[in-house]
Amino acid sequence: MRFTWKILVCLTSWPTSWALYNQSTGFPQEEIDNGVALQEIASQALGQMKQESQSSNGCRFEEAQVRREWYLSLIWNRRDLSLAARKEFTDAVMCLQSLPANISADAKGTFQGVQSRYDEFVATHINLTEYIHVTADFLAWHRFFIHAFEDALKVECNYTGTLPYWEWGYDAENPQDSVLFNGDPYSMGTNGKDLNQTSLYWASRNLSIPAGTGGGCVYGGPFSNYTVDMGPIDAPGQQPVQDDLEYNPRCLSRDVNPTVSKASITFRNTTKLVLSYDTIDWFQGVMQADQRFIDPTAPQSFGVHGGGHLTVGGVLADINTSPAEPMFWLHHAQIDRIWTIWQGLDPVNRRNAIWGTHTRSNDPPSSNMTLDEKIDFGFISQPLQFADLMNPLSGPFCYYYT
Ligand SMILES: *[C@@H]1O[C@H](CO)[C@@H](O)[C@H](O)[C@H]1NC(C)=O
Ligand SMILES: *[C@@H]1O[C@H](CO)[C@@H](O)[C@H](O)[C@H]1NC(C)=O
Ligand SMILES: *[C@@H]1O[C@H](CO)[C@@H](O)[C@H](O)[C@H]1NC(C)=O
Ligand SMILES: *[C@@H]1O[C@H](CO)[C@@H](O)[C@H](O)[C@H]1NC(C)=O
Ligand SMILES: *[C@@H]1O[C@H](CO)[C@@H](O)[C@H](O)[C@H]1NC(C)=O
Ligand SMILES: *[C@@H]1O[C@H](CO)[C@@H](O)[C@H](O)[C@H]1NC(C)=O
Ligand SMILES: *[C@@H]1O[C@H](CO)[C@@H](O)[C@H](O)[C@H]1NC(C)=O
Ligand SMILES: *[C@@H]1O[C@H](CO)[C@@H](O)[C@H](O)[C@H]1NC(C)=O
Ligand SMILES: *[C@@H]1O[C@H](CO)[C@@H](O)[C@H](O)[C@H]1NC(C)=O
Ligand SMILES: [Cu+2]
Repeated sequence: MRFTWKILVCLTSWPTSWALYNQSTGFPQEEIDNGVALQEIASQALGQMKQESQSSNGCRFEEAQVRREWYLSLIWNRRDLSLAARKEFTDAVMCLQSLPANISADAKGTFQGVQSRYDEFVATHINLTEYIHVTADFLAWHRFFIHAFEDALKVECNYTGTLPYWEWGYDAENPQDSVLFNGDPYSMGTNGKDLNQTSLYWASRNLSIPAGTGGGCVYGGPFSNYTVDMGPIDAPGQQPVQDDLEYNPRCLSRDVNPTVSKASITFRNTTKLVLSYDTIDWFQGVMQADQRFIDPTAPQSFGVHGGGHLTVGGVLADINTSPAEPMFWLHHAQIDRIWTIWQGLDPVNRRNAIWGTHTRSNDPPSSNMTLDEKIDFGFISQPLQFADLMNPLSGPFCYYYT
């Protein structure tokens, strides 16, 4: 409990400011950098969520589903996902990729690229991209989206597990050497084939980024035979299709990028994000590199959200089409976990905190969102009320992260 009151004092007695991080977090730098601090903060938040859930009519904490990390953690020596559990997950994802879509014939005109049930998730995300990123509902929309995917794996593909998450911190130094990408049957498949690229031009941002260690197609392990059906739309070094939803079969490309990961998704980066901001506008803004909320210590940052997308690169680097890359679900489970931790540190003030409008970076300008609104989920679900998506232990949800 050494750190508890310090965090709470910081969080409640200071205005929103990155300078909070310079105040005492109660953790030595080493524990921030090796993930011990984030783990302790996560336990603290979970304890508060558990208490909160006992005084509400949500799901029972004791019966909640538990989402686990993909890895063997060398630090705590806990293997969260057994090899068999990993394979069951990738098998279930491949199952969804092989099931027919339920899309109706008349919708098929607009959504030409949709070839499978899995593609309905991809197409919905592409179609709604401008209304679900750097908007008030970014975190809530993706929370439900990945939940609906997890549910589809269970209901339609007999998956008995839960959605795994990717703790970026374990891989930030050498993502290309991660067990995630070692290509064995218990991995997420290999990196992309190495194309020896040096830099990638990102046209929509007029920006060149250093290339990663792959660039080509995944060539071994799960997903090496998987065909991506849509995009690219807006990705570094990739020529966009003409129509966002057109059918464009191609391989799953990856370009695992240590330059980006070291600068964006280390334990230090994530811990700083969680501890530095006590209002949702800054927390979600810095996470997504929203230009209205610039971290003065790292003005060029991609944020942990963009950082994770660009660390895997290829299809995941294309935000619009990114759910076509199965790593999307692990990355966004971690995004949801980080939000869950942040909320859990101060549920009274953060449980229902939202900020922002309906359009990406409010461009074009649109009205502020409210918790009373219904949120569109395209093919994935009936519209749902924003207020119901704020707590992983209530509404349509009943899970927590360990
Ligand atoms: C906070 O820390 C950053 C990075 O370590 C440093 O550049 C900055 O000067 C510090 N600010 C204050 C107010 O101490
Ligand atoms: C799921 O299990 C049911 C019942 O055993 C079976 O009929 C169905 O084919 C299975 N679905 C898949 C996608 O394997
Ligand atoms: C990349 O470079 C390495 C050595 O620099 C070479 O062995 C390899 O064939 C090159 N690969 C491609 C796809 O050009
Ligand atoms: C792109 O950025 C370069 C400098 O990085 C600048 O010279 C050029 O004018 C920019 N182009 C556009 C279209 O903004
Ligand atoms: C990919 O397809 C080839 C040829 O059908 C097959 O031999 C291989 O086992 C498949 N790989 C995976 C990971 O499914
Ligand atoms: C992320 O953390 C690394 C050290 O782990 C640091 O070098 C980098 O500047 C940080 N990036 C941001 C955006 O804070
Ligand atoms: C929208 O929210 C912002 C920030 O909270 C506030 O300044 C602004 O007045 C709100 N706009 C309307 C039309 O309510
Ligand atoms: C596509 O976007 C439109 C406009 O935002 C929306 O009304 C519709 O529900 C979306 N459909 C799907 C399948 O995402
Ligand atoms: C799509 O089809 C599956 C399997 O029949 C069903 O379980 C699911 O509810 C359907 N989803 C929608 C949005 O219609
Ligand atoms: Cu998204």
